[in-house]
Amino acid sequence: MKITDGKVFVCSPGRNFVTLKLYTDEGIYGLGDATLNGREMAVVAYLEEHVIPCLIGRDPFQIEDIWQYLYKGAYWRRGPVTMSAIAAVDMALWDIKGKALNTPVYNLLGGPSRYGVMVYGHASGGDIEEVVDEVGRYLEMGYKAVRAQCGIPGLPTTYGVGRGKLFYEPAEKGLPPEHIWSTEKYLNFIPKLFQRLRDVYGDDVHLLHDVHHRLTPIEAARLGKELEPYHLFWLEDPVPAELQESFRWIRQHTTTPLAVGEVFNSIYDAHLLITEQLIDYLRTSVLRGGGITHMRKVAALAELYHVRTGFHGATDLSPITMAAALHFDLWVPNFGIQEYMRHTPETDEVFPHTYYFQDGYLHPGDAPGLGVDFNEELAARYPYERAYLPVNRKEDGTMFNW
Ligand code: EZ4
Ligand code: CO
Repeated sequence: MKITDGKVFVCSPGRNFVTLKLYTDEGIYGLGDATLNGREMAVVAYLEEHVIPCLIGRDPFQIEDIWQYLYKGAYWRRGPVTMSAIAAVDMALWDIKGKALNTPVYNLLGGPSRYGVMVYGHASGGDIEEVVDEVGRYLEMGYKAVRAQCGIPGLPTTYGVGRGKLFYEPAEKGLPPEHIWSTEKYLNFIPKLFQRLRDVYGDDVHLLHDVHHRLTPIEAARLGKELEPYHLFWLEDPVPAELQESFRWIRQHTTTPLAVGEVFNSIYDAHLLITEQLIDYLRTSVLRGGGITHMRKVAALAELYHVRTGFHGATDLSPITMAAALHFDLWVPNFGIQEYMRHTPETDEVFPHTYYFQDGYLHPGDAPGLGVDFNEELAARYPYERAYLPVNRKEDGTMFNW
């Protein structure tokens, strides 16, 4: 089999998605997600100009060799643009191989290790009682795990608090919106939220919280300590993680489990966190982490050090990444949990898929390959619109360093 062509599609059915389609001489095609929130067109250019021409004529079954060629052959290694582009190719190649061998990708990886993939949903609200109601709605839908985010009294907006309820999208069209941040107000408030959630819902539901990289190590240590009575499933991204050593300070002070890595793009972003056992869950999904091929290695290293997977699954990862992640999750021995922010019906229509939600678990379905398709005609009706994640300033106007 040979790769004959590759095309990149940019569409915006509610939010922007970049999709790679690789074609072969046997009529089988593969799909990959190349969406990089707020920097979409950089990956489009990388694929169209620098990657696709090198793929024509290659054997799509040589997944490992193509991965090494794109990673080592570039000379310029790593970074979110490069690794998202490589991931898109990698996903498409696993999709092609599964279709060619008539088996779901989870079988190529080693087969299912569990019945389904436990997911967590996003509950949020402007105040504590709104969050209480939202968590309740997720529990009614069957979720076993819920992330809770709340508006902070005294701050006009809080990242991670949805404008919509079931569907919400953090990126905004136009130029980047600016939010105001106060660490003091946040730290004083958040323990009260989890105290109330435990009072109402008891001990059994898994509760999670995302700090979105907004604290220093010692502030994160304080938050982790104060949240210990409410035994969170995890505290996510407590600090910006370029400095892996900084997690030593958090770890020394708290037993609250830590999750990090949705912005990581290779094993070198996490090797110290893993080998020093400074974290409990790794958030890097197959899209940011160079695809299934690279994340397999990261997960194997993590397994050795008691670190489990907790893949990023926000709306900016398209249903193609969700499908690839679910095949991985169903197989990976050291699975922890999978994030599941629901896509809008418009998005799901552009990317019809076999994965389904039932009783708090997602299952990838049993179709050959990834089990997701791409409706080009429909996608063409939703053209790209520039959009950004918000930036943050402190109350005195200082740009905030998350
Ligand atoms: O901010 O996906 O855990 N989920 C998150 C997300 C991320 C966005 C960034 O593109 O933190 O909402
Ligand atoms: Co996050």
